[in-house]
Amino acid sequence: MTVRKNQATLTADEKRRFVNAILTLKRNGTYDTFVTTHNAFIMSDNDDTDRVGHRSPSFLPWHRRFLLEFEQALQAVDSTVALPYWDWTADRTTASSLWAADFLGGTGRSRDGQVMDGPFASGGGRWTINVRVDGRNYLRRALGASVAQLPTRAEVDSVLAMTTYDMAPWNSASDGFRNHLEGWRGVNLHNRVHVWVGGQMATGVSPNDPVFWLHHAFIDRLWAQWQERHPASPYLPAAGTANVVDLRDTMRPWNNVTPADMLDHKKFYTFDA
Ligand code: CU1
Ligand code: CU1
Repeated sequence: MTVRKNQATLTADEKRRFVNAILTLKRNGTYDTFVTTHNAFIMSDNDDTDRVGHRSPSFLPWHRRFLLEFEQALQAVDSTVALPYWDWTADRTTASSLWAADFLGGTGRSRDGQVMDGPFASGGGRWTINVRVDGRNYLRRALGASVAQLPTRAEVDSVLAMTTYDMAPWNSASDGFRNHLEGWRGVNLHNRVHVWVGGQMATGVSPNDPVFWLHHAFIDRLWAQWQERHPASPYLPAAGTANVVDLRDTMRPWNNVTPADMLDHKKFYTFDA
């Protein structure tokens, strides 16, 4: 059974195996297919028409399934690997071990945002940005440059306290847990972290930065914690909406997956705490 751990507790060997599995997927082309898929959804998800991956109730089940597929690809390379999660309420500075050269590398240089250390620095020759939104083919970050503070534990708790999963108009204007967690309203949790990292993370091709997976693994864990705290609060909408993935609607790009299939993460993995 897969156990997803807090990245701060990984051993040197666990970090090395995770990084090496990612580099293998990059080398064989698999990694970039995930970037392409994510960007296609970002480009087509919008508030008024069909929306699946973002700005809509299925934001959480969609990313749960997307992460699961990536984790399974990693495990096909190295069966001991699981996605770690980044608790950005605790590891909230650029001095975190997350950003050390033996794991994800650090922030970009001031001139052009280019990440210069760690396994994903372009100078190492193993991490060319192929699926990109502009001409720059190197990983970029600007940690803390566009927004100074990552969300706090108190802000997370205020969102976990919300009792309704989602509500009309089922988009970025909605009240409810999903939209506050996604970050279009209120204290802004998920979106803010993308902007705090900056570079590709602030764009539709965000999975180009491997921190994407650790960020979303934590978002996924917050969803699981919310479900545990509100056992009587279902996924919504149940049925009958247009342009939105209802509980038992098929969720693109998969043709046999519905939100209902993704509600219980314990079918697939557990968390260390
Ligand atoms: Cu996304
Ligand atoms: Cu995201």
